[in-house]
Formats: sequence, structure tokens, C-alpha cells
Amino acid sequence: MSDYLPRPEHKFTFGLWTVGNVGRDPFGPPVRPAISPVEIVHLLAEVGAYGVNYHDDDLIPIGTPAAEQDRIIRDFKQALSDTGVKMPMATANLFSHPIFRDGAFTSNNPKVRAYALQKTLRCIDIGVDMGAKVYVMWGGREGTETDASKSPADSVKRLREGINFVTDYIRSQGYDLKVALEAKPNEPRSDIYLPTTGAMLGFIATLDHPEMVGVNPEVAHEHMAGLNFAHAVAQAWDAGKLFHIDLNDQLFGRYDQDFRFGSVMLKQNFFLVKFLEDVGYSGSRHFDAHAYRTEDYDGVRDFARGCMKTYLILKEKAARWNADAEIKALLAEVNANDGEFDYLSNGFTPEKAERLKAVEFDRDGIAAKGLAYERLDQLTVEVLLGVR
Ligand code: GCO
Ligand code: MN
Ligand code: MN
Repeated sequence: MSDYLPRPEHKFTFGLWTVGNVGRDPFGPPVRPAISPVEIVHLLAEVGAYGVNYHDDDLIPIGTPAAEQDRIIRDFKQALSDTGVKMPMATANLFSHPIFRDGAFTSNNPKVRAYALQKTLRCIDIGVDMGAKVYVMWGGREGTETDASKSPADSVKRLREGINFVTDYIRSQGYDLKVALEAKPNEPRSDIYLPTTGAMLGFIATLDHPEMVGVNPEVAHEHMAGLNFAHAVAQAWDAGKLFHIDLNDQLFGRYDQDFRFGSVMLKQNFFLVKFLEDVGYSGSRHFDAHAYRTEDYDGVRDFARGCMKTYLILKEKAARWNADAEIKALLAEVNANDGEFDYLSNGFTPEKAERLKAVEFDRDGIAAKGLAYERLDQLTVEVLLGVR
């Protein structure tokens, strides 16, 4: 049995805006005093996180004079070096300031689009200087309330143009930085463009430098759309595009609740962790979540420790599941292969097609056999409940 304590190789990271969340919601003001980015780094070191991710505005408020900006960055870097906390990801806030009320890269106003681009480039410069290897691009308000306002096809073109500019900039600077696009179906706009990880994957293929661009899927965002998150992650992995991941939790169909990882849909998150561990995903496990509004900073620490501990417990459960003799036997049975059709793998030939067309299938015989998935699922539940 493991001690479930986070270690650097687990690559557990939190955004400044996650443990720094002060509990403001549409119905009420903050319930926790704001703590500084330097204090956040120390809090994360205390709970054993590997890294902190940076939103430009969380570190350097918009409009900060240059000299003050330098001081903030110096202090932040000092906190990183004092604690050993890393900063693997950078991201620009293109949604809070009123200038972004109608989107950033998809705004109808070319001045807004230019400002969004400038803000992105500046965020990247500072992020790379502090060690970031991934730039996450979550549009925030890249959507509409009314489609009378703009053509969805123009919006996709504007997004493409913006991202192409960014990837060319990264190349021109010689930065070692990948871009990860984050999808979300709605909130804060009524409908956001490219609303799912699958949509992002299709879009990436249309970019000038698709090799530099991948995805940052988020549990809550796919759950808002009622989708199976692990399936989205698996498709991204298969495409070589899983550059980052945002872990949190919530039920299907709700607004973006950003609950503690594993706090709501344990079985789904078990299969997610099992997938990430089985394939050997080596990127950040970023918790884009925040503590309940009921909590003070002790509760925030409980929240952060809980995210990491639950991940590690699910990782141990995944290893137990993989090693379970009865589960292995059932999997071997459902994957049995007498080799009759092995000739169909490794591609098409006209001969294979002719040979296949001549086969008489025993449809009823093949269909008659049950698959024992009830048993398999029950064993999974028993592993999860700790009785196996
Ligand atoms: C949200 C998003 C954000 C982004 C973050 C990084 O729903 O608010 O998930 O938390 O992940 O802005 O770009
Ligand atoms: Mn979110
Ligand atoms: Mn996110």
C-alpha cells in the first residue's frame, strides 16, 4: 500500500487561479481573502505539488507599470527557486477585461483581435522565461449569444488566423513551447465555438503548424456536454495530441463547477486515471479546480491534498484492477482469437477482400454467447470499493 503522498514525478500542478480562488460567484462576493502569487507558491510547496501554472493577469494585473512588473516577476521567480516549485504552463486571460465581452480572436473588432494577440505574445514571453513548456489556449468568450452577430465560419477562420500567428511567433523566437487548445461547450457565452475536444482535434488539422498544437481536455467541460471524458482523452492520445490535461469533477449537464478531482464521478475518473497510467502519459496532471465556497485556507489545503491523494488512490486501484486474476481471465475470454481472420490486419489487398467475401458467417452462433460484462463491471466496482 502506498502512502499516497505526491512526489515530483507525479507532475501534479495547480493554476494560480485554483488554490487562489477566493470563492466569488454570481450570487455573492469573495469569502476568502486574496493571497499573493508568492504565497500561493508556498502553499503549493507545503501540500507537495510539483508545479504552479500562470495566468498572466493573476500574476501581473493588467496595466501594471513596467518597473513594478519586473519586481513581481523577480519575486515570483525567487519563490519558485526557494520552494523548488516548477512553472510548466502559461495561459493568457482573454476573457475577464470588458474589452473581451464579445470574444478575443473571434471579436468582430480588429482592435480587440490585435490586443488579444499582443496579450498572448507577451504572456508567452514571460511564461517561457519562467520555464513554461506548454501554452494553454482557452478562449473563454470565443462564442455568441446570438448568431446574428457573426458568421460561425468567419469565427473559425479568425481563430485559425490568430493561432497561426502565435505558432509562427513561437517559431520565430526559437521557443521550446507547445500550444494546447482547451474546449468548453458553454459558459460564459451561450455557445462557444469548437465546443468539445473532438472539435478541437478536427480544427488542429487545418492549422499551419499542426505539429505544434494539441489539446488540453478538461473533465468538467466534457461533462457539461454529457460526454465520456476518458473517450475524449483517448482520442487525443491516439492522435498524439494530449499535451496537457485539466482534472476536476462534476456531474453531467451542470455549469462548470470545478470540484475537487474525484469528488463526484469516481468510476469515470478511475477509468481516466487507469488510461493515463496504462498508456504512460508523462505530462502535467493539472488540477483546474477550486475549493468549495464554504472553505477557509485550511479547507483549500484539504482540497489540494485531496485532488492529489484521490488521483494516487485511483492509480493504485488501476494497478490492482490490471493484476486481478479474475478480471484478467474475463478479459482474455472476451478477447479470444482463433486466428481465422488475422489475414485482415496490416491493410487491404484485393485478394483479402475476395477471400473475405467468400466466408459464410455463423451469425446466430456468434451472437448467442453472452459477454460477461456484468461480472466484469461488478468486479470493477468491488476493486473500487476496496473489497478486492
Ligand atoms: C474555465 C477554464 C479555465 C482555463 C484556464 C486556462 O472554465 O474557466 O477551465 O480555468 O483552463 O483559463 O486557460
Ligand atoms: Mn473549466
Ligand atoms: Mn480548464
